[in-house]
Amino acid sequence: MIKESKKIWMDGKFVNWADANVHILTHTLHYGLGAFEGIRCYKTSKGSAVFKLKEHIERLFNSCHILQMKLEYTPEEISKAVIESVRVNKLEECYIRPIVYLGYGTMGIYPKQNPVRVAIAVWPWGAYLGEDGIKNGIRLKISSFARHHVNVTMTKSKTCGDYVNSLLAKREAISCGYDEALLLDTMGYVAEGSGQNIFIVRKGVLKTVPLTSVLEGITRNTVIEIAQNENIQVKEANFTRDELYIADEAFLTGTASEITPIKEVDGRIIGKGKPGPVTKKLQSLFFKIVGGEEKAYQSWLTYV
Ligand code: PPE
Repeated sequence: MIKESKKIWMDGKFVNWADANVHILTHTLHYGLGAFEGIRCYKTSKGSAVFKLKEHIERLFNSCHILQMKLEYTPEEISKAVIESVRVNKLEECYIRPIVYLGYGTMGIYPKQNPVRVAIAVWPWGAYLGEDGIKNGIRLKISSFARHHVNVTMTKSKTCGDYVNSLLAKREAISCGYDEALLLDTMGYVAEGSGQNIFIVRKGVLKTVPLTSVLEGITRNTVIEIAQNENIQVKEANFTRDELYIADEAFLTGTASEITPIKEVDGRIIGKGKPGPVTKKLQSLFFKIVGGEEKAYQSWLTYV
């Protein structure tokens, strides 16, 4: 169960957790057109800090632009509301979920007069794929569901309804005894996890999927940047499931999942079956950065 916090920001006001309700005919609940973000706030020696707030708010506004939802707030106002939400709930570390949705108004596919509403909830959320997963790696299964094609939905938007695809894939993977699903694109190349981008390491080169069918992950961009700064060669190129099977190392990235090593895919051990040197190096640097221990990356943190 979710760990409740105290207050939720809804359309400019804080309401009690238990009172953060909407009408059953809320448009997004029926048809799925809405956008959300997932952001993390970490504890540092100088107090709590939100990681890459600007990038997350920018992506939220981009999602709304793609989905043609006009917000009544500016990015600065939403950023301020995010910080306020962490503050009023007095949490040192938390996950932050802004959501923009179409409220009550008309029904039917064409939302003529429905208001564009916004809410921000925060709650404590530990390792998404478990403490053991983040330390020792997880087991993935290639999904029988393909990742969205860009002209079916649109993949640069973090659209609420798109997650039906993720959910079906994740359920299938879990029911087969795996930890997480890996979806291929409609061409058959590796795309991403149900809520994570994927990287592989082969012969010291880091490879990740180009931005066609996958979400432009903020953790993905973070990993690319820190790897380049560490003089690790990074390539954005399509790869097949069998290239993943023979990778030396592989890992998933996401705000919720952070950097989670992959130890097995479809019954095949990846590399030595435990986090490899490149994965470990990037993971440890990532946790130092979000924890405020790396001077060079301070600009990625917004202190609460
Ligand atoms: N792909 C998908 C489909 C995705 O949902 C996420 C984030 C990513 C890639 C990684 O993006 P980023 O967080 O910017 O590095 N998934 C969010 C939702 C997870 C959930 O279960 O809810 C997240 O990680 O917060």
